[in-house]
Amino acid sequence: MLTSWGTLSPANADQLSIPTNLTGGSGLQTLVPVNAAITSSGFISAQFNVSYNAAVLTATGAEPGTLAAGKNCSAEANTNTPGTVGVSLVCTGTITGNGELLRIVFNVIGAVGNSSSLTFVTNSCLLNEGNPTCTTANGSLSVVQSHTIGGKVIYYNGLATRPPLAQERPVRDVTVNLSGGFTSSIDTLTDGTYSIGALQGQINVQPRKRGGHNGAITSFDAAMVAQHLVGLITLNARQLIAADANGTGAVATNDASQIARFAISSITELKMEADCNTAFAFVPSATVVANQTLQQPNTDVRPPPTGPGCVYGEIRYNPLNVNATGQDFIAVLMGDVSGNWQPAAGALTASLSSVTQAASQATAKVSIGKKQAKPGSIVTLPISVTKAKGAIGIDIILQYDPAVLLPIEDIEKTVLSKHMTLEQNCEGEGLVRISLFGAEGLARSGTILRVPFLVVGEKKTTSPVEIVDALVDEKPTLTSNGQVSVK
Ligand SMILES: [Ca+2]
Ligand SMILES: [Ca+2]
Repeated sequence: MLTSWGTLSPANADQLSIPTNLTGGSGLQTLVPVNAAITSSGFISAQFNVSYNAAVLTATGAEPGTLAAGKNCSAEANTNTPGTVGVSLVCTGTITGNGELLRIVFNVIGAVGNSSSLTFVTNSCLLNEGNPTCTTANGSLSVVQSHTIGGKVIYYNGLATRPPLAQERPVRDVTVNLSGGFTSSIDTLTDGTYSIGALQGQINVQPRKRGGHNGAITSFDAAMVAQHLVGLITLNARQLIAADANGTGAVATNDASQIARFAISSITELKMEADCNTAFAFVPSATVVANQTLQQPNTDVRPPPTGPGCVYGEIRYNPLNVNATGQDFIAVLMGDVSGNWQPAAGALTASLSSVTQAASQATAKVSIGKKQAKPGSIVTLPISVTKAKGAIGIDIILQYDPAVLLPIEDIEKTVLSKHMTLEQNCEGEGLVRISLFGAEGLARSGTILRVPFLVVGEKKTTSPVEIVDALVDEKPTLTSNGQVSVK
């Protein structure tokens, strides 16, 4: 007696199938995937009819699936007959491989507990004009209760673990993207919270946020990277995320210089932000619920085969079957190794970073000299600091009158600062931006830089050289402005 191995498919037969375990939220729209397993050389058109229980579902349309992406496909649905939907997909590119061919859009009108079979009408399936041949496998959908996902996004504050409630800094305007069986997005509110309801099935929650650096990326952050690299400090796992500014998956000197160049506006975004469309990485910190898995962010954003590409922090539910609260994320601003980011721009002066402060607690002072100079000469103004012994990161922005002075991008370090890294940006009209950082701090106070200008003004003109912003180790300083008088 021969053993039956089941019905063999004819050669060149491609199978279309609908999953048998689908769920749809009562009162919601749901997408029913039609999957293709293509063993032929492919096809450019497909059409078929699917019958369903009209007391449970109402068909409203169809859209191309992931397998049809890039094949220039259009999908159409004939929804005139309740209980049967006619679907057609027409492409200019050939569809091959296995995956989601298209999605049929239904409204779920049945009550929780109802179900509907999703049955291919016999002999209705046609691929191209009948070659390759088509086999089908029917599916089903049950109506389930829909649920809500909510949580908040807070800042990491430089800490290895979640900040205590009293120290939480909410991150607003984070775009929380939902994907899976449902596509949507919502922004976090001022208190960092988000909530989205009427969800069911497979859901992925993935936050992203561009911009909103709020002045938190400074030379001090670059200096902390430098200190880590020589073993003076050890960055924690979340600081290491922030430190990998160029997205190589590892922390190196290039990261420190990229952070410093961002601090002086030589670059407008870190590589991570540019490549991955987010300035922050988001680490899941979620209350455990059923069917939940967490994906950690990966800072190695180099595309395959060198790196994995952008891997975002994400919370996944497959499927979501409870109201999920406490689905929180810890935000890490790329470049902010110290963790001093604050929710409002300009609020940094009130903050103390939760990591070790390197400099003395006394307020440092940054001063620039006053000089007289002849037209056409080069005048060099010294910048000095007091109460800055041990400082590892110094940010200074100078403002001058471009009708009188022209900066020469040749700022010099002094004996005191020669071991530090200097970045300078004279591109801004009337502005000189300076970053000075190093693993080893200043041995004492004194003159740290000499800033040369070409005198382009005529006799009896004067330009202030004003310190419009100065930070020593991310803390605001006292300042004393300079001046050049042309004689
Ligand atoms: Ca790196
Ligand atoms: Ca910082």
